[in-house]
Amino acid sequence: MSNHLVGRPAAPFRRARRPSLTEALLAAALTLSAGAALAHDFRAGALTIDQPWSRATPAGAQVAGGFMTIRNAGPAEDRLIGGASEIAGRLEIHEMGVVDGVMRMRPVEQGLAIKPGEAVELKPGSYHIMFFELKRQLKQGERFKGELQFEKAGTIPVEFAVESIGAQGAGQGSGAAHQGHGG
Ligand SMILES: [Cu+2]
Repeated sequence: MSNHLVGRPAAPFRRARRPSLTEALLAAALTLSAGAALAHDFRAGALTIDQPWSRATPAGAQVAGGFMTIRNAGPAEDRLIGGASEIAGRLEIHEMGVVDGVMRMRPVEQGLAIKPGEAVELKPGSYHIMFFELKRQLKQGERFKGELQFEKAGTIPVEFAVESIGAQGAGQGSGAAHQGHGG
């Protein structure tokens, strides 16, 4: 037999059916939502909150830190002015600074400004959210819910991923050198 299908099939068998527009759009949508889930970010209006994270706490701890990057793609400044979380009685937005040679933190009085087209990173040793009156111990690998309140964008629900007790960034392993709430 000279015309069997091993090797080079005849043309009609090789041509893939063309996907319809609906199928193409559906595939694109699925790809996008999978990407958003992996990136672990949250959006409202012009704001994107990238990878909110916190740190595991020692037993009996009363405070914890919250970190993330906030991007503003809009034409106007917005401000992070408050929020809440299921794991804390209350939270404050803090900044760090050296006062008389000592690293101290204090509440950001007018809210944390996110300028148009810019991103502000909340990270250990810098701006951070501070959770007070912790309701339970935070364990590495879990997630907890919170919401962030912005002057213009309003309230954005987010989820914090709990990293190791000494983590310096989201998605990192451990690094026990820097303990504490990170603020
Ligand atoms: Cu603090």
